[in-house]
Amino acid sequence: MNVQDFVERIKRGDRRILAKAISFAENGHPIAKEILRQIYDKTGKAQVVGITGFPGTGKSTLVSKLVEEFRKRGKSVGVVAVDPSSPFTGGALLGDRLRLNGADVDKNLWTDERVFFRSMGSRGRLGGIAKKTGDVVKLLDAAGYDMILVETVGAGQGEIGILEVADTAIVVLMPEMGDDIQVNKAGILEIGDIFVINKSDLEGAENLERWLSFTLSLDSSDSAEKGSANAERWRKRVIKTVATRGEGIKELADAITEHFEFLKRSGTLEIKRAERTKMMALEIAMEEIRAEITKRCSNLLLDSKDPYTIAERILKDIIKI
Ligand SMILES: Nc1nc2c(ncn2[C@@H]2O[C@H](COP(=O)(O)OP(=O)(O)OP(=O)(O)O)[C@@H](O)[C@H]2O)c(=O)[nH]1
Ligand SMILES: [Mg+2]
Repeated sequence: MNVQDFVERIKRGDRRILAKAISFAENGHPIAKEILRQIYDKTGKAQVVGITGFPGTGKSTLVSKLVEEFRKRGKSVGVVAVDPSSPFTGGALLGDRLRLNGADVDKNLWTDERVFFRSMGSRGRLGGIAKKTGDVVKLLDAAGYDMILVETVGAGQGEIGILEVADTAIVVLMPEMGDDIQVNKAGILEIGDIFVINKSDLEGAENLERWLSFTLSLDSSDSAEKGSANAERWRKRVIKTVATRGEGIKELADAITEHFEFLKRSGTLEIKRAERTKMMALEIAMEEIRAEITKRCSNLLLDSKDPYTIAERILKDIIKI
């Protein structure tokens, strides 16, 4: 199969070919680059929603409920879990439910032609995880999925920047985890468009909500985004959920849709996406430069000079500084 076949079949929504293209992208196969180049103009329709939060806060459970909710609303949904504790594949059957990355999922969703689940690991392969996730998202977008939900574990260090792939960023918190630990963690207030207090059946949810709402009200940046000073602003939302019981899911789905409407209406979506394309291009270029330098470096390893001198020589050679 050539690139053109891949592109045509992805655009037609061929799930098997989509899965194959995703694997190519994950493995950094050269054909992936050509496929991505050619599908790019077919992307941009989907709303990409990033869902991040500490391990165990209930992200997968929320995702599976959101999939059900968006399906009810007639949307097709692609799901990507980055470095999940338990991957989607090989889920154990539990009656009519399936174990999905820690959450129970109705089996109907697995056989639903308009739902696509995919897990990806973040280790052991070449290339940055943010770029790879971006590639997978683009493939799902080109395949026509209306909503793309990306679950990433965020513990304040090392997680992929969901901002690099998501139009809408959801931060999932839960009571009893130490409010200040969760909220003060580097940049969490800035990155979230919507904050979910999941496990609101547990004690302390009201306190966390009060505290979070108060802290957000102090945060003057309030998602002003880049743009003119009088641009419409997004008021960050705090939504309480009990994902296991499906409580608060409708409100969350509404907020997600409202955020997308806001992004489009205010022109923020265009700005955000242009910024992301730039970041992505930079990453692609860096990756290639890195590969090139590594190649040249391996020819120089036997050189007896100190590493600083060798590095300088490589740089002079490559960027001609
Ligand atoms: N009490 C309560 N438990 C919940 C709720 N939502 C999820 N859980 C449970 O919390 C545990 C973790 O849920 P997951 O959905 O796997 O959490 P996660 O954030 O995806 O976890 P990682 O992917 O490992 O970071 C599971 O046992 C869920 O059943 C909730 O609203 N209330
Ligand atoms: Mg999970």
